[in-house]
Amino acid sequence: MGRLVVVSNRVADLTKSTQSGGLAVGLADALKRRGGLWVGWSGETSTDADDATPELTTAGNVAMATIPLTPDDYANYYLGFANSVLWPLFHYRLDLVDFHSEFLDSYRKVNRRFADSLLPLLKPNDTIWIHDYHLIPLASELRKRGCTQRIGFFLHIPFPPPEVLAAAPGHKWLADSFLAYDLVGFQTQTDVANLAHYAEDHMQLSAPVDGRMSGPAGDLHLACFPIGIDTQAFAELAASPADDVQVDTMRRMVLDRKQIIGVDRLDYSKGLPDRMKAFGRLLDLYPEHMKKVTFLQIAPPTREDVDAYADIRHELESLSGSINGRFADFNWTPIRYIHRSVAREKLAALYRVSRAGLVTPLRDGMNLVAKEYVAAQNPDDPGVLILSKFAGAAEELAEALIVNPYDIDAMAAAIDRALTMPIEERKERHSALYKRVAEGDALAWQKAFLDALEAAPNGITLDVA
Ligand code: ADQ
Repeated sequence: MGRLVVVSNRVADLTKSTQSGGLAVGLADALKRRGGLWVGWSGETSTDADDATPELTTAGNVAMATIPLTPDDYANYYLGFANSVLWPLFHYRLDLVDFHSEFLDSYRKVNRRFADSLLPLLKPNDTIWIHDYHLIPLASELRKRGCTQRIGFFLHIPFPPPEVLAAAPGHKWLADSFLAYDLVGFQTQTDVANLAHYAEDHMQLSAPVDGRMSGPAGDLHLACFPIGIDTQAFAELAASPADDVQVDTMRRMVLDRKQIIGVDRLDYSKGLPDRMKAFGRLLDLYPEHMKKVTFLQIAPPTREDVDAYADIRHELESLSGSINGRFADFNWTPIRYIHRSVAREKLAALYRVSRAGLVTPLRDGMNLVAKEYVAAQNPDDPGVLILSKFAGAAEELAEALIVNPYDIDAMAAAIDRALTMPIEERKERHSALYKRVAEGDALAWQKAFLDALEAAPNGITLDVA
């Protein structure tokens, strides 16, 4: 078995002994097992980035190569095409797409540059695994340069239906780029079906049989690989609660108060305003919960250089302020809104002491918070997961309380149900959920994808325009 080469926007620091995210854990395991290389953007910008050679560091048998971007490419490729066009569009938010023609030029240029930097680092038996929407055309750029190694792609975010994708400038070119991969992986069957429909309608490919489609322009191999977390490690972390969380919990127990938790990057796809409104409606419609429940929302800011992210921040601050203003008492603040990152040990402990986990994105590729919440629960007294039907995780986690995140009153009713659910029902739902989260963990995800990629016929050399 050859080396594994991973390419993604950012590279996890494998010199650290513990990895936090499920993705880093899954990939670090595969890289360490077979030896490998992880390539990505360094997170730095410099005006001479186009002439820079990748910076190499090693941790055991794994090398990491990072590449800087020019300030123009940071603005037009990263903030521009990736995060102001593809991110909103793939999350079905055509209203938030902000397109300028230099964005697409820069996206193509950065993918060419990644291919130029990667090519000299490759070995003939390497298996290459490219991640996410920043790098969709990378395989076609590598093929143009003569690369015949197996190349797989995994999309972490949703893939939209054909009529939404068709609003993307360069959509046909973007979709044709998938033909250069030996395997294209998605989080859900819905995403697989969306690309298959597009390929039938716009690329003259045959209907899929066992995930394989073919046509005059080439073949497409599609499948679904739901990503997981490092379930066991997270469950263990949660079982040894952080001191300050324990103190806070005891204080709430004395006051007979339950906690509801939400944890998200501050992103418009996560449905945060509607979630806060639903909590407000809970207090309106079910006043028996007044002073008996608090909602803790942790949401660190991201991508603040994109306007839509600054807007959501202001909206949330104003919403939490107005709900607290309406309902708070001198000894009770209904919403506690924390605007920063929290250490994983503390996060795990906070999930465990929360009676309900509110995971209500308007659209999400998978949503790892849903799986973390399940993993962190005490099986003898578990909390209830309330999950949006538009999160990829809903395809697997059917025993959660599944909600429509646009229906505020129905979400309020689900919160009420979670807060009043009998222990037996909570335990039944949790044990079914935990089993699935444990079976489909990060290692299983990575193994399923790589096994399928390595079983694929090798040697795509087509030239994609
Ligand atoms: P994200 O959009 O980042 O990921 P998610 O899957 O929920 O969404 O992962 C977020 C991670 O960040 C979780 O591990 C969570 O614990 C952590 N996190 C969030 N807020 C935090 C805070 N305040 N402090 C500390 N940690 C915090 C993208 C896609 C998802 C997909 C993943 C993986 O958008 O749909 O599930 O990739 O494929």
